[in-house]
Amino acid sequence: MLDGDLFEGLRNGDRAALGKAITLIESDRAVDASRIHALVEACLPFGGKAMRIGITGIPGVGKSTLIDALGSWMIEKGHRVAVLAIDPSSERSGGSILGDKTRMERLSVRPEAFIRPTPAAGNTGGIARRTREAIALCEAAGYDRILVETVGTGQNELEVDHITDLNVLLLIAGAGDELQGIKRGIMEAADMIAFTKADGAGRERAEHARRDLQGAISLLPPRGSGRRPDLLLTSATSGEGVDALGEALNDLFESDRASGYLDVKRRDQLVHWLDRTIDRGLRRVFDQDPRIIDRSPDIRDAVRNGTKSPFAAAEELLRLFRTSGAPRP
Ligand SMILES: Nc1nc2c(ncn2[C@@H]2O[C@H](COP(=O)(O)OP(=O)(O)O)[C@@H](O)[C@H]2O)c(=O)[nH]1
Ligand SMILES: [Mg+2]
Repeated sequence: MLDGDLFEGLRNGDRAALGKAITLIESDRAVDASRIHALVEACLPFGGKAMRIGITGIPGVGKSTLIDALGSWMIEKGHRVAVLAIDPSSERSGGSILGDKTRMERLSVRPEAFIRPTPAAGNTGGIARRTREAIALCEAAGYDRILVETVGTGQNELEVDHITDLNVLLLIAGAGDELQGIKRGIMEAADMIAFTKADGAGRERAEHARRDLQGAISLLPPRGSGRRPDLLLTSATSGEGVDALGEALNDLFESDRASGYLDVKRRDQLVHWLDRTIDRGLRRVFDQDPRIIDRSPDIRDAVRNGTKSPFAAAEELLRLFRTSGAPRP
């Protein structure tokens, strides 16, 4: 059943309604499942026109600050900007969500912007479990630029590539490649690489880093779109490179649309969305099975104590699940 008021509010640009709707779809309670389903289904026909951009990089690289600058630039160009951010530290401190919002000082006061921080707790893959669904809601609410800030811890960045059109990898010049998790896979998933904080003493360092990386980039296999990432220098504080980044994203988006690549990528992403949703649904059915609920704590303890291997334990639980006659939700 559709939450009519929530949907109407969201469609009419009521940010509070959009916020509530995203809270609903993040729910894992079984009773909310049909409401979530109805809401996302209702939103889908109104989506698909936005440019979806992933912003990745290690904590502290300057993602939130750059999003503030880039998002403001987009609004100046007449767009409406939604930011979906995972906050890696909120789990620990409980307070840094506010910190993230204040880091988007300019954007957070604009009526054309919607900023949604999500605590990292319980999320995997660098994006929230329901980020894809949240994008659908934001698009139905009229946002045509969706910026997804990811947690950015190594291989996790790749997950965002399944939900966005373009990915920007942010690097700090001179911070050490290993530290920043600059592995091949990460760079292969980037459409654009920007060295951040290219201001003051950081300006020259960023220039150097760009020259150093340029050679390595040419050795990468091209993206599905047929290109390799462009290298840019940005400073959110001085504003340098922000418009260049914005223009470059527009150009890439247009060329991917014209070539048909965007359409192909999005179709693949729909199938990925299907698979993820099945994974999650199966897991929920499994976790709610009375016999699994009954046996799972002991078996988990046995794995922790080393008296059962994870393989044997998984096999045992799965066998129990398969032969369970319990009614399935
Ligand atoms: N000098 C300078 N500092 C920046 C810039 N962008 C961000 N910072 C600082 O870097 C720190 C981390 O920024 P933040 O956006 O929170 O990084 P995030 O963890 O990747 O989202 C903050 O103290 C910012 O003030 C920049 O362009 N220039
Ligand atoms: Mg941040």
